[in-house]
Amino acid sequence: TGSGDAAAAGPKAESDLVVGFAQVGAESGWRTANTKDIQDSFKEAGIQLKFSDAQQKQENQIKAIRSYIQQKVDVIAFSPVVETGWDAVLNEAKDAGIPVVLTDRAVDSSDDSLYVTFLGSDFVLEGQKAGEWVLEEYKDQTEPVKIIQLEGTTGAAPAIDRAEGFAEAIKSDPKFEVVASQTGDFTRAGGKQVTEALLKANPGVNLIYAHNDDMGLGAIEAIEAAGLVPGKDIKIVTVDAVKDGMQALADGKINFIVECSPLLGKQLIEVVKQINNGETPEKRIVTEETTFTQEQAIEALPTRQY
Ligand code: GYE
Repeated sequence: TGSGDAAAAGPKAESDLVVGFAQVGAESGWRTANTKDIQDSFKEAGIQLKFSDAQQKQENQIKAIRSYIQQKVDVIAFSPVVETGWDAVLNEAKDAGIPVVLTDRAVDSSDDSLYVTFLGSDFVLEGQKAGEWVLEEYKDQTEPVKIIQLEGTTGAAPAIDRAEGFAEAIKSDPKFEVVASQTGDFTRAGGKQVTEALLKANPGVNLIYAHNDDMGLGAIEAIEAAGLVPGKDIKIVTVDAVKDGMQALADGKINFIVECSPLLGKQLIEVVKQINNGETPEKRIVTEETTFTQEQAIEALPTRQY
């Protein structure tokens, strides 16, 4: 094992620890809240954080991770923009003896020795919750329910898993038809653009399922521009529950939101401390989350942190 092996070297003073974090980008309200929470948590803990923003590009994240390896940081944490293509750089970290923590998103690798733990949400469950709401909402409708799905970044764990969970939930009833499904890259602009095009191509859409609030907010703009009323003519269900999304839910423009918490900083600090102490964190740390109806959003908004 390399010089970064905490157990062999004994724990360092926490004020001497250095963690490199390779963030996805700043694509959404969720991401902005996540970045702030991580930065604040490290400040509060008195642990040094090196932070980089990959602008949603895998090559930039790989470069950042390589530079953290070169700088011999104590722990590397990152939120993989897509699931695949990480084995080479993660093997480099392993060879250098630097433990890697996955925060928020998973990698698709057969070798789970390449990371210490994956800390974040259960995205399949989030998709299921969205789908279950849809089942209930349309339980009395016998006509087909036409659905547009706005997917997250192609190849990203939350895009793959939220699609899977939703499809699983609605498959029990053939009246649900996903008439179009396209990526909006988790951005508001993407959600707007894709919705504009898809509404033109698919008349009579009943519902939009957006993999995050930002794309749902973009969809609202497109629906209004088409002369329709979001939340009524076309219902919207999203994932995240960031402030702007919750406001749109309170206003009745979004109909239901499945929560995905971006507040992962404190748990990441705990994992870093465990690693430093030579302890083994749980391999999978799942974030606890709820869902919001309009009434619940109105109630939660005044004290919502992000
Ligand atoms: O839902 C979306 C963001 O990985 C859980 O990424 C995260 C997702 C989040 O851009 O808003």
